[in-house]
Amino acid sequence: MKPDGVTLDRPGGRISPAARGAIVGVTAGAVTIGVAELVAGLMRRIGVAGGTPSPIDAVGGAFIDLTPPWLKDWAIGVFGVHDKTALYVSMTLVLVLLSIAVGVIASRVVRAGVIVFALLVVVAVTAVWSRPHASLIDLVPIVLGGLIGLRLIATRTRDAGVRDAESMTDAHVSRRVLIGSGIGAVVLGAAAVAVGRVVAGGARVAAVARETFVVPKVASPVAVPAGADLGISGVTPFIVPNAEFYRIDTALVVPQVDPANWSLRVTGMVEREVTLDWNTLLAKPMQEAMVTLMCVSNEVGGSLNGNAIWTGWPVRELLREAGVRPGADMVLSTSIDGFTAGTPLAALTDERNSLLVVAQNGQPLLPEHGFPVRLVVPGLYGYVSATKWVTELKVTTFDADQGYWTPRGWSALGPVKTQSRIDVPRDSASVSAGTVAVAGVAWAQHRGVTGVQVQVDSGPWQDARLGVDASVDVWRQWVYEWPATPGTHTLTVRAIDATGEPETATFAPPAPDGASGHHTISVTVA
Ligand SMILES: Nc1nc2c(c(=O)[nH]1)N[C@H]1C(S)=C(S)[C@@H](COP(=O)(O)O)O[C@H]1N2
Ligand SMILES: [Mo]
Repeated sequence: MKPDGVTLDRPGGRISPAARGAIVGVTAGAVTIGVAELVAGLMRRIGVAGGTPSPIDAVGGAFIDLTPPWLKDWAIGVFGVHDKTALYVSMTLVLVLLSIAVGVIASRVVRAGVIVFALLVVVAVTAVWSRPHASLIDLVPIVLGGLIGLRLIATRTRDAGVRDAESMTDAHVSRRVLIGSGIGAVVLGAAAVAVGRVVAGGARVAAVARETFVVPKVASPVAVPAGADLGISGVTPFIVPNAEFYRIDTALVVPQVDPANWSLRVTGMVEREVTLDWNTLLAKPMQEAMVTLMCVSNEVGGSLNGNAIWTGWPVRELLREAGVRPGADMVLSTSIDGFTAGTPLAALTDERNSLLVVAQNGQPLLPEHGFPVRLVVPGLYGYVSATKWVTELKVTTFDADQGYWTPRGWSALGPVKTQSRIDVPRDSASVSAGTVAVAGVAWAQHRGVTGVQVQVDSGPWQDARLGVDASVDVWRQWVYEWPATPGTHTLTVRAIDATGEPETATFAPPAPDGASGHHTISVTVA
């Protein structure tokens, strides 16, 4: 066996200044992020953070807020509910590439590398500062990590300049040391990020409160009517289990809200401002309502919707306590993380079951679905109504205020469109000839679904059988027993709402006010 030195002492085995710079760059990046995330986690733990001290979460959050609507559409379309994982992965890649670039630049002109690195730190500082509730102390982690990273760039890339003076052996040793320390820094950086997240666990307090929260009993519980669930395999369950419920929000870190510290303020055009705390809310007469929640980003045939039984106190009662002043036509609800939704006042004061929700399907809300308190408003897309971790209701006007998505190109008003979806068979499936159950769900929140029809190829519309109607605010399952003949066929579905209006065939993308068009699939019958 050749001794190590024989291979490594070849001139070609020496590391180039650029490669050395790249390794130092990645080391500096990893150390910066590792230190910052660890400190951010500790700050969260001891409760000194104001907003988002974690630079990863702050940059991600700022990125989400700045994302143009088309990119958000695209990301949700491609990654669905994994859009946040996709964001984290892309951020890591960008970070690695930027670190390499800084190191390579520094290997040529140290000062230039230092300046570029400093600019990147400034971007991160700006992101942390831009987050809701940011305070000066939130800047500590990124500034600390940034200074250490800067020092690494300034001192370690300088070595590259003297490499020619080194002996072969030195080059060999320093290469091993350099690569080793580079890998070590990345591993330690990643570990520090992970430890920071675990430590952050303000999570703990909120989690304990959640686990010990006994969901209030209601005077008239809501149950699933017999026959609402057709029990067809492959069709979305009539009540979607909480853990499988779709999740859409702009929160990169799920807010961990301790109900003991939670309160909801009613402000704006009211006779008297009201502040509701957790115990006061729980003492109110709670109601249950079955409501199918719906995301405006749902594509035709998509599954960004779900049905649940929600427990809560009617928003109209709270607004009555505050006394809405004349002239108001909107309620701007704000989340603890800064998200806002603008809901027509009427939808919160009319007869419908708009609730300040504390429980979903008899369980405390999951943190990602808004624990301790969220809004659920029948008939409106979530982006204009379903604020999770809600902390303020400002009674106002559409002229004076806008919800989060409106300046980003989405409609100020978001009534849910009538739609239907084929769940089985799946698109492009192969089935055997004979009777095939074509089935799915249809919804027209707050108008109600009265019919569903299926078209095979270009044949006539045929009535499907509907599951029993639970309420106008709830989707209905449907099934059409299709006498399938061999060949390739297209199947199209349309719903009819209580106004008698069939679902439009006109295609529309999700932006600005919800997708439309018939869901069509293709199946091969053998
Ligand atoms: N705080 C907060 N609440 C929010 C959102 C958000 O981004 N932040 N998104 C809304 C949107 S667009 C939808 S569709 C629903 C989704 O609720 P879910 O995640 O519980 O299904 O939450 C709404 N409430
Ligand atoms: Mo949504």
